[in-house]
Amino acid sequence: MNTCFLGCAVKDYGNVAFEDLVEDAPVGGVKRVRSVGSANRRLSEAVQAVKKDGHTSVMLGGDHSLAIGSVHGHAAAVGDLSVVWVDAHADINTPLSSYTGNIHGQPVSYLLQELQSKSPVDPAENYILKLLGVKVFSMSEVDQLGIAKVMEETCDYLSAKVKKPIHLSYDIDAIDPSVTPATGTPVVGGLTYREGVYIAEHLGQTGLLSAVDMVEVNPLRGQSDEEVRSTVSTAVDLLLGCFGRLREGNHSPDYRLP
Ligand code: DIR
Ligand code: MN
Ligand code: MN
Ligand code: MN
Repeated sequence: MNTCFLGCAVKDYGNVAFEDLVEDAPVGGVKRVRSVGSANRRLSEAVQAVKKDGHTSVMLGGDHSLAIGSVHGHAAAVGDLSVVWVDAHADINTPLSSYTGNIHGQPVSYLLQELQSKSPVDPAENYILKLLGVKVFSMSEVDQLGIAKVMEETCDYLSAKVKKPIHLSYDIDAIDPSVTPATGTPVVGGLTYREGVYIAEHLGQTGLLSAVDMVEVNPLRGQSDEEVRSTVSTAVDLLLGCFGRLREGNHSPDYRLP
């Protein structure tokens, strides 16, 4: 067990080893179903082990399809959860509505009870979000309300009835590609660095953060060392924000001037 400079105890549970499945033909247009399924079973078990030890789970990825196992394992260990999804995309496509066949565009649909029995009647993710009444803040609302109001409303919504543990699934592509270009599906017009960090700090400060996925950081997609550095260091800053680093600076309660 190591202690980081914020005073948090840090335990590295190591990499999760995955099966290498060569025979993994698409199923109804959806790619790598068996590999993703088998990997997520292992991921779920890994997160359950972390939660049973009483720690906050941090999952570093990797493809956003990992959230299927991460949220599953978290819920299996602690029960009812709040899930906060920060992303340039909704990731709520079903196997039928997906036009790419990529499971990273579908994890939320596998987590929703409402989508298990009925097939969607319209391929648009926007339609599904409205149909199910999922609480969403788009970039227009971030512009209109400001990130502080968006996070206040998010947390009011989450703790309206009971304060459940929070699972934060943070896709680095939610941040504008001018800051985090090294990712698979960048979208122009994303969150600024400051808005992104604010989300992390605000959720960290609730004291309810129980698991974090930091995903879609892909150094192979950077066009230069600087693009990779900027993407990775932003991901690190987002995680530090989750665990209590404040931009005004931190000092321990017993600190005295030398
Ligand atoms: C697209 C891309 N909506 C899909 N989704 C991504 O493949 O379903 N999500 N990149 O993060
Ligand atoms: Mn992906
Ligand atoms: Mn995304
Ligand atoms: Mn995503």
